[in-house]
Amino acid sequence: MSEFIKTLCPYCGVGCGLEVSPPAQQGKATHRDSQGNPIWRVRGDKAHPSSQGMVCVKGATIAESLDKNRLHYPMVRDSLDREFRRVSWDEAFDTIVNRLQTVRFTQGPEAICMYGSGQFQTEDYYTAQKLMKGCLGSNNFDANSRLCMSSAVAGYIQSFGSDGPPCCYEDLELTDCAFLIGTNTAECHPIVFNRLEKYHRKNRKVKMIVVDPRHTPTAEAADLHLAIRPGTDIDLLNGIAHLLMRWGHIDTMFIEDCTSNFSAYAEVIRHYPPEVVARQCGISIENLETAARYWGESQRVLSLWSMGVNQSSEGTAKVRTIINLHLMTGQIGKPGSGPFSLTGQPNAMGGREAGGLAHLLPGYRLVKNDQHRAEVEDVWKIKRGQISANPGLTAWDMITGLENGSVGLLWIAATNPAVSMPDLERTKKALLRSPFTIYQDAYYPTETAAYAHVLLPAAQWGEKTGVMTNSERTVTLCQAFRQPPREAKADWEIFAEVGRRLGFVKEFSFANSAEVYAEFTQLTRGRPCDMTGISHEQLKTQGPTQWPHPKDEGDKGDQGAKLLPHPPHLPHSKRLYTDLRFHTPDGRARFGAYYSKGLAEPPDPDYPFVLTNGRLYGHWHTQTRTGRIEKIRSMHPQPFIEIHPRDAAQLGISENQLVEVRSRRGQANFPAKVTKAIAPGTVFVPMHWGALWADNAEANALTHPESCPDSLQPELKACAVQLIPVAHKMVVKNYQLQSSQW
Ligand SMILES: Nc1nc2c(c(=O)[nH]1)N[C@H]1C(S)=C(S)[C@@H](COP(=O)(O)OP(=O)(O)OC[C@H]3O[C@@H](n4cnc5c(=O)[nH]c(N)nc54)[C@H](O)[C@@H]3O)O[C@H]1N2
Ligand SMILES: Nc1nc2c(c(=O)[nH]1)N[C@H]1C(S)=C(S)[C@@H](COP(=O)(O)OP(=O)(O)OC[C@H]3O[C@@H](n4cnc5c(=O)[nH]c(N)nc54)[C@H](O)[C@@H]3O)O[C@H]1N2
Ligand code: SF4
Ligand SMILES: [Mo]
Repeated sequence: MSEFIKTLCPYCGVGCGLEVSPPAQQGKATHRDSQGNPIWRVRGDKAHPSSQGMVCVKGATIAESLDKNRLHYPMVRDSLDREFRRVSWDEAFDTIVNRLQTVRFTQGPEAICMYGSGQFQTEDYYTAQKLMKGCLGSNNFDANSRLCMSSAVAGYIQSFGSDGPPCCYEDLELTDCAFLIGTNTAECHPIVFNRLEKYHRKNRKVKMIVVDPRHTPTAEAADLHLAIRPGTDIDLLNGIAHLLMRWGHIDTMFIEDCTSNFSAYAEVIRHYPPEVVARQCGISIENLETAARYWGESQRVLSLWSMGVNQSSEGTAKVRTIINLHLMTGQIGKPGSGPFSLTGQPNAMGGREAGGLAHLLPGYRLVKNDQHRAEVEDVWKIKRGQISANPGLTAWDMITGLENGSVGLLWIAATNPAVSMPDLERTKKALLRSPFTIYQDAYYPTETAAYAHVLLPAAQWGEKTGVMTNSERTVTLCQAFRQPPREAKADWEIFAEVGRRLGFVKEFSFANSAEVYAEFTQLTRGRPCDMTGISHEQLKTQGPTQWPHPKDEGDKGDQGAKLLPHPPHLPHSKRLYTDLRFHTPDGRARFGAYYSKGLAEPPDPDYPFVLTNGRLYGHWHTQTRTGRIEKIRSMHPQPFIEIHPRDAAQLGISENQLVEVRSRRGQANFPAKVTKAIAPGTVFVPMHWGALWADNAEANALTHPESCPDSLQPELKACAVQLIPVAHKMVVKNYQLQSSQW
């Protein structure tokens, strides 16, 4: 037997295959971290189709975080000003179940909320949906994906009739033109970027366009960087469409045969001539024309996007406007082309499959759809009508629900909202008002633990077996290779035990996560994300598998046809929509006709700068893991604010000087990084430093919760701020070396 256990990197949505081996192997030197502690050895899995053996620094160092500052035991306290006391699981479960029942029967199931995460495995997600939406009758399950992928989900559903990124990573090496918009792929999806970069370097005819207000490492590699003003993406995209139309670079046959609503779209883009668009976006007409020429003259165009597009008050419109360009030029359903949203978290895709947002149900179904609810109720063997027809509260609705007293119980798992939610001062005040918060995490301390009444220790990556789906729809089995520390338990086991103690014994009689997965895949039968042919056993023997993957190609047509208006696309095909039939009632993809609206909070004389924010190569979100890894800490020792030299000179700010940044909602301090990588009038801060890791350097102290009306995703990427140079110094904190007392 091989000494290596195959799994998946638990960080980003690229989904790189990893192989791990134990710290001590016979006859071999023990692998150790920088403090000399033995750690598991991690290397890229060459057999994994998505990553082909490659890993970035995060995947390579993941094992170093496994034993640092873990939460080991359930802890309870009566109120937030008390100390936690250690309790048995039995007592913790009793406390939770009593509270759930009280809230359920006094305030009603809609007062119960769960806020989960794209870092759950699919089995965790699925069990949580069954508990909340099926058994408790509350659709108030939302995930941090609301802050991340919900605009992409809404955009795909509105344009194609269903969610599901249609492309695959092979397209990176088959395209003539890669159009990267609102994505810093080099730092955030490094292995996707490596594949694209290598191919781009070898093939000089292949074009790479990057649209980002910052000159990122991604932009550095591009043939054309369009440093548009934040929030002007729709202007740019409509402006490109205008030129394509003017130059006749459109696929009229495709438009006529496979789409609807083109005339409304054509009317909109008429209003986006190059002079207007260039001025609005802050770019030259020449660069705009070059971008349109690259699009129009390429046989195959692949667009890639992430948070610069999704995290916007017009996020869904932005996504649909990208898709419009593909529809207008027939760039979909063929190799090297298509609109490809890059998923952020390792299993945000699995979350979507399992129905892990407040308006979704498992199998790419919608809460509002009567037939969808009935289908799920039947598989769950619960009575018809048990699932509520009303979409539940979104992440931000849960915060406002705490403010107005309508939320009686909040259960948070695998996310750290006391850092990652917008408008943190308001978020934290709301969390302080929560009558009862359960917080289920792998680490202690995290910023959110300060707001919990109950702490539940979660088993994390490597300590539970389950499944994750990456950006290209490839499903990988993540095998457990070590025991959870002390009393930590897998998330799905915690949800299932609560379910049984609430009386749903049959519903949660799973013996292991393979059984959970098997039940879940039944709910994908005949759906666009059909995975009835995938199981733990099949993944173990056949390796990572892309969906759609129905059980037997023969039965694709029968039950599937009953549930779907159109037969799904070729089973086992790498791409969706190769037959150019979409999941809409008439089988046509829909153009979305959108005028640009711009930022929800544009700069003004009082708050003259646009603050944007995002990620750095080494760090992962709120640093629960990466902050505890020495190599990564030294790559990114402190937060900073990028300011253009012209703005810095005007304000008298010098390199490294501390700058106080104020928005209408809060303030934070960052040392200045004076750089031409950012446009004048815009500033950038990383999102990674919460209250545990630096003194007052939280990006979200400044941001606002204004959201896209369709996806309800907040505009985390832009708010208006003022800058004031100050004299004192930044304090960076270090939590990594304390050993966990619990
Ligand atoms: N190293 C690292 N990698 C990660 C993560 C991490 O924490 N660390 N997290 C993962 C997750 S969950 C996610 S969601 C992804 C996010 O991946 P990305 O979306 O690539 O990352 P961000 O840095 O948040 O934002 C991307 C870019 O959007 C730009 N932007 C800001 N405003 C606008 C605008 O109006 N228009 C356009 N076109 N661009 C704009 C920013 O300048 C920034 O460079 O990364 C994943 N990968
Ligand atoms: N300003 C600003 N804010 C943002 C963003 C931005 O670009 N700018 N991006 C948004 C986006 S896209 C995202 S995805 C969010 C991310 O924000 P968060 O979800 O808050 O970030 P993480 O630090 O990844 O938190 C994950 C938590 O899950 C825990 N964990 C890991 N594995 C497990 C497990 O198996 N079980 C359990 N129970 N816990 C586990 C980790 O210890 C960690 O505490 O931030 C959002 N907030
Ligand atoms: S690219 Fe993403 S999935 Fe791959 S090793 Fe890096 S963090 Fe992990
Ligand atoms: Mo994300």
